[in-house]
Amino acid sequence: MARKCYGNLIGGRWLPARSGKTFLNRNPADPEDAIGEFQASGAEDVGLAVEAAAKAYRSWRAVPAPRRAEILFRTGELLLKRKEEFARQMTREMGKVLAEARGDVQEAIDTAFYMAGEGRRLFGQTTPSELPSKFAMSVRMPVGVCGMITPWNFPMAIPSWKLFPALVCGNVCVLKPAEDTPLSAIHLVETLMEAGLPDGVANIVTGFGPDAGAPLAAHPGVRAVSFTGSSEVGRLVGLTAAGEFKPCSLEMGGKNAMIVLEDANLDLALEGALWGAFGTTGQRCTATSRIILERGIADEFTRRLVQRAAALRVGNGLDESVEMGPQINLQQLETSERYTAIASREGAQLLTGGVRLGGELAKGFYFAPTVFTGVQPQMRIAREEVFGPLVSLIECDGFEQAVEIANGIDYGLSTALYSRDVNRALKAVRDLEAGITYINAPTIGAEVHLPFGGVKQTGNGHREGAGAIDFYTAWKSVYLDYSDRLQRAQIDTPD
Ligand code: UN1
Repeated sequence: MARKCYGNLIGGRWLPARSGKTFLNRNPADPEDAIGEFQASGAEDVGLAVEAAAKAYRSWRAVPAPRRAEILFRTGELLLKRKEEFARQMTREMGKVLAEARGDVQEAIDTAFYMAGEGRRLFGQTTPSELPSKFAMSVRMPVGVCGMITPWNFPMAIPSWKLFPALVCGNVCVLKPAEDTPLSAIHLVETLMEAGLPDGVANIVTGFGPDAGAPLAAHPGVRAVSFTGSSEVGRLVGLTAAGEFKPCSLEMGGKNAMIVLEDANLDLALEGALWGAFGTTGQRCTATSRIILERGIADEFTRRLVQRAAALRVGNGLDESVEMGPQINLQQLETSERYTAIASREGAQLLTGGVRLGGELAKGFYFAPTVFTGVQPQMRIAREEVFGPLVSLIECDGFEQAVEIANGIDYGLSTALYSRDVNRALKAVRDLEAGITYINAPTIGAEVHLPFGGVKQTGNGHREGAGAIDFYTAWKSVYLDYSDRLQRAQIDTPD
């Protein structure tokens, strides 16, 4: 059967890359299964997409926001209809288990409905003027062409976090999805088009970071850049954007800690740990990768966690009984292998996993759920993001020390505390240096209508979700003087 070839979406047309180059997108559960051929785009393709977007901007920015929002609402309805179909194709493309792929599509649906509602808000302020017969207010303006670079771990949800708020605010977009998951991004934008989005308002350029992502961040016609991915690439994107003074939203790594105190509901903490550490095969920026255990419960918790981790059903995510799918590609699998070796060298003890899975699973990128104990806070395995199914157990002597360990890293995305003590819960909310803190729930599972993002090396101060409207608009202050005379602010003051 002929393999399907997908174009770039530029100005409403599906076009090949100017270079004629394409790449294959493969199923991580079985790399021999090719999802399709996609365009390996370069600067020229990015330039065409930016041009098409800039052209569409003239009319899109003039469409009333509630009308723009209706297109998002219809997109949400269409996604709901296609949820199962898109989820199945996402599992085949990305590897996450079907229940989670459905959740990924659902997150895009939630974002569509949330941002559709924003079309009738997009609030500014009115405020009294210091001068008589003068009216003062602020309104939100769109920023123009927005460049978006998205990762493979949430192939539909994360593009929706960026596209939908940008669009409702009146911006136009060029999206460069991860080369591992372009199809899910194409499904999302196709759905927007079907819902009535005019040509050129959302464009897709597929390909690799250095060839397609870098020129997108650098293009002078791109007025704002939003990136989700590693801190290493985020730094490059941020530096590039800074050169042109572009607003740039960076959402990067995590090394998320779950603290389990002696008074916790241990059964609950155990379920949370398994879900937080091995959900999405540990490939979430919010994944639980450190569990800080108060000494009194450490042995029991460790024993039970290892038993459950070792019993997880790993396999092809399309099989509904499977609990953990493969890693996205060979490089991620090798990163897990490398960090297993690093942790062992540093003196951590490997309790389960630490190996690539063989037998029937040998052809896919499968790594066993992996637990390390005896981890010290200064070890690399306790500080560096792995993005795989590896979790480090760190023992501590009480709440204060737990918080100190949790905060003692360069990242600050998500944190969790398991305890029944309300005072400690509130102290954790106050003291944990992170953009998200959960009490009695794992570090993953953020909802789309709250701010999403982190502090320290996780981000540069912007937020998605509830913060996205602020990123995709610029303030304009408006003064209306109806006094019919010159009034000089700061000078014509009452005596
Ligand atoms: C990510 O891993 O980049 O909170 C996003 C969560 C998901 C989003 C994760 N809703 O785990």
